[in-house]
Amino acid sequence: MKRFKTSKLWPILLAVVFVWLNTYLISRSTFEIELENKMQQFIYFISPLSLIVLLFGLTMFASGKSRKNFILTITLVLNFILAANVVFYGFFDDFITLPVLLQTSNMSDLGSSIIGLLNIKTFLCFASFLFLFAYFWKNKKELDFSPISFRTKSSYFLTVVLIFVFNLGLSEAERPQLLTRSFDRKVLVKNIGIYNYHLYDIVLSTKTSAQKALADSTELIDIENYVKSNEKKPDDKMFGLAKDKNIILISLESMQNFVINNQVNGKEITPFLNDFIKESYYFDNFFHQTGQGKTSDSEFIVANSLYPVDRGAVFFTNPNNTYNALPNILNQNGYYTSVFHANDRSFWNRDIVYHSFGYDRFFDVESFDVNDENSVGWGLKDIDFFQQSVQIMKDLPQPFYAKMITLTNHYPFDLDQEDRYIEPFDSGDKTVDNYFLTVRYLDEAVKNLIQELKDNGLYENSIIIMYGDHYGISENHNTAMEKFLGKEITPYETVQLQKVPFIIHIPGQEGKVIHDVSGQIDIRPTILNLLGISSQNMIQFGQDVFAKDNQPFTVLRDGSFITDKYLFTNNILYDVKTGEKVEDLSVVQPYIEKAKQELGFSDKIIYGDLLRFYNDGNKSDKSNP
Ligand code: GP9
Ligand code: MN
Repeated sequence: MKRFKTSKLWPILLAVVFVWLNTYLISRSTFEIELENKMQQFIYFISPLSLIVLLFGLTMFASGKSRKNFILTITLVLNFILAANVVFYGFFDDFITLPVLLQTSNMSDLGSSIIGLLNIKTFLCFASFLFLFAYFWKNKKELDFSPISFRTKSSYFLTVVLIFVFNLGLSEAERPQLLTRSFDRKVLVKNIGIYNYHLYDIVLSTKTSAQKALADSTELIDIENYVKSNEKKPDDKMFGLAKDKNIILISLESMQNFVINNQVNGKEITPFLNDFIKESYYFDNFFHQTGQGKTSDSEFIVANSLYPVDRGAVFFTNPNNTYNALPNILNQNGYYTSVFHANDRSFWNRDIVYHSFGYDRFFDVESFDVNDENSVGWGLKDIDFFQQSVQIMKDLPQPFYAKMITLTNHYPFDLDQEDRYIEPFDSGDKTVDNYFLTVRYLDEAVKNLIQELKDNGLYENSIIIMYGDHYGISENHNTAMEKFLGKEITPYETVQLQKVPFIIHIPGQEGKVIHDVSGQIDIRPTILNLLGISSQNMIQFGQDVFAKDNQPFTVLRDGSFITDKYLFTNNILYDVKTGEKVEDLSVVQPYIEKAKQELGFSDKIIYGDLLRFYNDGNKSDKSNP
């Protein structure tokens, strides 16, 4: 031991081993990464090593106290990156990307949630730093930080290269095209480790900025052809059916479809919506298509009928692009466009993006009376939010487009005792157990909203559209969800759980349940056709859900897709009806390609800001809404 201690490489190697093990143990116990065989387990084990060895190797170029401090600083930074990912993962079920990290305003606004997510594990992320600090201090006499010979440095860095090649070689063999398929972050972390993943992410972000600078209009030709070839004729009976009616679009925070017509402790979870869908078009096979941008992604999809970006939130990566968004189109067709959301206007960068989308007015938290009595969790309670919104809405110029974003049914699903209409579920997982309570509350809030709209004479001349923005219960809670659903949650079930409710209420129309597969991307073309606004010559990837000969094909942001026969996710194919695996992937090869192509085109449009070259893409010249 003594002999090791006096070796110049000893402090470096010690740091390498500690940070490595620290990273591995925390990652293994936090991130839900499926390891299918021994080789994958091994790759995941060695994956953090290469970058750790490289970074600590750099400390050989310093000597004395500076090397010591250099080692400690690297350890602290790596521990911090790990801790940040642990906290982020607990919330978003995903890893941090540079664009998301840069949205500090959002991070600080997450406030209460972040504190709730800090736990003993966050603290343990710093174990290697604390250990090394104490060890260096205790052994300051024995440890040797004097200059290191060129020979030792050379062999050290040769080892670094070997580890990199070894790791990448194994990963490429296990997962071909690893680095080109960047939308699957879990696969990246599994194969190259959390730190290399961040390095990779930084390189990609830089590439993104360059993409915009280099893009030119010719890139639109292929995309235009693709969009044209998918265009379908609207259903004559539906086209223009809602002409000049107000549109009230409600984003139901974190509401998944499995709660509809379902019960907890023998009580309906959404009694009002269960009735309301009987007099509306209700789509029970409708998917959210959001990525890391959660609510903001859903807003983006609905406004543009484009996919959100593969990394980060498009509201942050490309807020100032030229878009031809729904509010903009509606403005040109005589609508007053507004959005209601009782949160700070800068959250999710909304103030900037809403300007690009062309909204006339954003009623943010300042427009509402918010106090201790009427707030919980993230802010104004939905019942109060709706009630106050209708008071504003009734005086808006008509026809109007009013988008309302609810908030109470948001993680961590806090609710006051007086707002509980049912008892919690009893899985022991607080998140899942309380989710039902806040969903039930949201249902009650919607019931009140409908009444308010009736009382204020707005109900009969408005189409009311509701959709769930994204999942509320992440995969981290599968055990409790299995208890509730009474079945194992396979990757197939995970995709099924990405269904969110989609409801269209048109005055005078009878109710109908529609089972065709669709997604948020279809909302805009559907609204436009209902209003009798032709969406020909618009670049969009959705299809009107009422059009007759639609192709049953819905793509999720991670490349999974659903058709009338199949469900494809994680490179596994399932029979969509039975959930049984289908071995022969070749039957869906064209769909796999199409999904990739469509997501790729959408990314290209956004990263290259391509709509600035398109005739119909006109930027709003208004001041901030
Ligand atoms: C915040 C609200 C919630 O304003 O839209 O955002 P989310 O965390 O669900 O993306
Ligand atoms: Mn949300």
